[in-house]
Amino acid sequence: MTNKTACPLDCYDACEVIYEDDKLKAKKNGHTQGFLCPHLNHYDKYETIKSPRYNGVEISMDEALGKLKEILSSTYKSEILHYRGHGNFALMQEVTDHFFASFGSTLTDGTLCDGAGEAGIIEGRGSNKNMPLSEIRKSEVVILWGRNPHATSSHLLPIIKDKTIIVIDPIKTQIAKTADLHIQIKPHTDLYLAMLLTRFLYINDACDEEFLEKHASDFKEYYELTQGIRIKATLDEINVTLGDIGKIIEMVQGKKVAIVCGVGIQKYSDGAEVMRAIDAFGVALGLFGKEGCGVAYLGNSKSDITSPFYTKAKKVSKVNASFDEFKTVFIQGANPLAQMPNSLRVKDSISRTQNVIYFGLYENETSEVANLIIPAKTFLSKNDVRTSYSHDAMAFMPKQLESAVGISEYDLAKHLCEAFDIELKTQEYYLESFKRFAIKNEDETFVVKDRETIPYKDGFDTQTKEFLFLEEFEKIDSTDNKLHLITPKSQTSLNSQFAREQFVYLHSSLGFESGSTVKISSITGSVNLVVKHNNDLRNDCVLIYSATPGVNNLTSSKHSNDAKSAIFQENRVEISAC
Ligand SMILES: Nc1nc2c(c(=O)[nH]1)N[C@H]1C(S)=C(S)[C@@H](COP(=O)(O)OP(=O)(O)OC[C@H]3O[C@@H](n4cnc5c(=O)[nH]c(N)nc54)[C@H](O)[C@@H]3O)O[C@H]1N2
Ligand SMILES: Nc1nc2c(c(=O)[nH]1)N[C@H]1C(S)=C(S)[C@@H](COP(=O)(O)OP(=O)(O)OC[C@H]3O[C@@H](n4cnc5c(=O)[nH]c(N)nc54)[C@H](O)[C@@H]3O)O[C@H]1N2
Ligand code: SF4
Ligand SMILES: [Mo]
Repeated sequence: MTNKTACPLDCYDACEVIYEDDKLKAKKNGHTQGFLCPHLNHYDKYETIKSPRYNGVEISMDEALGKLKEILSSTYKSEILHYRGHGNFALMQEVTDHFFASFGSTLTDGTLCDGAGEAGIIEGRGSNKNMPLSEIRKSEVVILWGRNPHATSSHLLPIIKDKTIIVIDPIKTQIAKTADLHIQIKPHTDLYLAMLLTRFLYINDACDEEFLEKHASDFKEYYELTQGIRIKATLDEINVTLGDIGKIIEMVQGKKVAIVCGVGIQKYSDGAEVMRAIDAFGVALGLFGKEGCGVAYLGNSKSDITSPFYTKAKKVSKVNASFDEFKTVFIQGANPLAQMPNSLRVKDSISRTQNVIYFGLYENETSEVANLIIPAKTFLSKNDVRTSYSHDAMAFMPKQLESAVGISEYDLAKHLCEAFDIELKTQEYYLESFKRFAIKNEDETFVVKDRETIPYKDGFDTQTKEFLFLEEFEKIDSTDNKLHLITPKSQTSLNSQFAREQFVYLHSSLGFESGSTVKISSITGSVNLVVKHNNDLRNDCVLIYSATPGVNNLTSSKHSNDAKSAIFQENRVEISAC
């Protein structure tokens, strides 16, 4: 048996892992480059759920599966919701969708993650084909725009270490401190920066005219739209100077540039427009279809792969599902009570659901309210395969370790399919059907075949083959005196798995004492947290990391304008002493 597998977590890097002497080690070559991150380095330190429970009482796995069958049999199919997150990012997680969809239950659509940005990309380019890591490696200048690689994609760091780095982030992140230029932008104003950069590029005669003529002939109209922005007032408002704009243009002109975006820019109702304006700056520079150039975001990890599972079903949004419309909710690989926006709404709604089933690895807010808890097997004790949203590798994840604890997603689905007479093929069949979409590289690793490493070589995927620019945009109203909530990813947790943050971080000039407890409030709710000072923040920002208990009391369950995507930074907040 091979000892090669891959990290299962929802992370850009999708590292290749070697399981040796009961330890997880990184593969030396390839993008993993010999190191993992704290999550996998300390993977065995986090206590997993060892035994199924029903109404607080430990039961055997057979009893749990019997109970599950009983619950499903006693619920109208239309009253069952299957809510699946990405606690494990590997592809066999979807096998339970196959059961629930075939059974007639409701599944979810929408996203808590990257959907607004993706919608903007698709509106402009006609598709979301990502600039992979292998191309970022060839660039000369990297603009990290709302991405925090030290926390969320550390394997990018060695790849970009000798390049010119520009960071656009309201926080002086670790990479911002060593970058060639850091624009500590006011949150939710990237649209203006992107449009002004494009305007000045044109004024400075620095656009790629040939590219625009061929692939983006409406550029002139877009330039006119950018002229609607008042330069001085806007720059003052977003805390960027004309000098900064000039520096960026000087640094990128004539260079191979990778604009590497993260989800930070698009946690707003107009997130799609922001991403589309950044893409437009890339277009003006002629960054598409060329080696070492492009705009990277979260690509579709499943593009060019057809799922063998049946998933046609009625769907409700992951962002604002009303659990109380269902009698039975089966939650897999997710912690919606902490990670969905507007937690108070979610808690209230789920309290009226009769049967809450939690299928996961760890205890959390969701297991706390579940009636039936079914422990999953860890990635080491089941067979799987995974892809990434930042590179094109497909990694095989054969079982490394027998374990009596938990059940795999395949075995659970098999049990249910047998119980309710639904067809399910063998596990090998499904694994092979994913593997068919991969081809072997010279270095023996596998990549998804048919994925272009340099997409948009022959134009964009819109009907006209041209890039479609924004034709209008919404002016953001920032006239109130409230603070911006910044809720990015923590270095110590992976969403709500592992070591979660507990604090609110504030600039010391806001006058709240370090160690004191404050109440942070928004229109949806409030949370009390202990203050820590952090002068890498702007003094109009409140930093509460994702997965800090209570953070989503503050966030809106509205969708972004252009997609069913969460908008975790839309609500402004106020602070008061407790
Ligand atoms: N350690 C760790 N790694 C993770 C995760 C984790 O929880 N922990 N989660 C994984 C998942 S699910 C995802 S989606 C990715 C996301 O990873 P990233 O794309 O890096 O996203 P975030 O950490 O949410 O935000 C990135 C940066 O955006 C900045 N930002 C916030 N608001 C704005 C703004 O208005 N404008 C600009 N320009 N910047 C802004 C934040 O300050 C932050 O530094 O990470 C994955 N990797
Ligand atoms: N405030 C705020 N909220 C956010 C975000 C933010 O930036 N700020 N980010 C959002 C984003 S980008 C995302 S992607 C979501 C993520 O939110 P979720 O998808 O809910 O992810 P987690 O909170 O990590 O919950 C994953 C659960 O999966 C379970 N699990 C792990 N491995 C397995 C397995 O192999 N099998 C099974 N059955 N279960 C497993 C674990 O028990 C874990 O508790 O959160 C969103 N919420
Ligand atoms: S969480 Fe990300 S960086 Fe850490 S080991 Fe997994 S894939 Fe690699
Ligand atoms: Mo995410």
